[in-house]
Amino acid sequence: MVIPEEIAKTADDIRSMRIRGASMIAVAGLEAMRNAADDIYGESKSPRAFLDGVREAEKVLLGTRPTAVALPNALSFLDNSLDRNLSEGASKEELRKILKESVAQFIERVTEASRRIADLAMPLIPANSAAITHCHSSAAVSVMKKAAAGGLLRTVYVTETRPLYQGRITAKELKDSGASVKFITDSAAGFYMKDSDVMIVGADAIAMNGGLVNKIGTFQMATLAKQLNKRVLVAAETYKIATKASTGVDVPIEFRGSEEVYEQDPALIGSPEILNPAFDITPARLIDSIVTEIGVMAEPEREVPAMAKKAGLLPSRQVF
Ligand code: RUB
Repeated sequence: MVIPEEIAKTADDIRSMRIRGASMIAVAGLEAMRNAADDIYGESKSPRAFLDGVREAEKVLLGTRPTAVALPNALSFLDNSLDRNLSEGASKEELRKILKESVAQFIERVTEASRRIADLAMPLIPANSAAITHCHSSAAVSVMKKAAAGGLLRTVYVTETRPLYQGRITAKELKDSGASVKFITDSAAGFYMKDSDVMIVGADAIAMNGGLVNKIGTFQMATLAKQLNKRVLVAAETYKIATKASTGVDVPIEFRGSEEVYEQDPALIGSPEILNPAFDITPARLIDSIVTEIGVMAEPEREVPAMAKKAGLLPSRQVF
């Protein structure tokens, strides 16, 4: 099958990070599938061929960024419902309709989850408090906005998040939240951790033992938070659970290009090897709570499998 243009374009946008953040990647991937559905339909001669075409397109999207699990979980949701209906004898027209409905259903779940996470996180934010956050997470931002609007959060320290500066997006989104936003370098996290009550971040993947995979630097900030007796709160929709990853080590960590770290002539700095891991792993023992849309895990080391089951997560097409 010729890969529909919509799929190729979205894959490129994700790879180059014009579209980024786990949930936004999942939503964009699903929207691309919906927009490509008519092309795939037109090219396939049977319901089986339609599903095969869908899978080819999914494969292109899945090959973009290896770490975040929201997109594989979203595509599994889509794929599982097509597969089930195909085996029950659905026609090609019906499968196309089911695809579009499943996309709408999952996108609705994304929006609703973020709202529910914010609700469930409120009792965990101390009154008149200061938070510190890293990178840009739509789920973490929804928690901080609600806490600020409710008068709980007075200050938010936002790390700039080198090398791609996603902290700038967070700072902008919190601008009118009601909290005072302080934008700091990543290296200043220790300096301001002592003035923070809680660290609030999102998740790219949650392993079955509660290990958190998130933007590079999360691990060192969580370590610091624990050293200074600060609380670590993770805002994560259940579709961030990587059911096939027993621990965070099973999640492939994306390494990105050296030019993101240093653009000039490498000789000027002695031509070192430049390493650019995009994510790191924070063990569950450093995390106080993982807030999902269907409940809070206060002991993530042992609660993730039950939460995945409760969320109805089906076997995923993710490769790890
Ligand atoms: C983004 C990042 C975010 C998670 C969660 O990394 O690490 O914390 O994706 O985001 P990148 P959300 O910028 O490399 O994609 O809560 O929006 O799903």
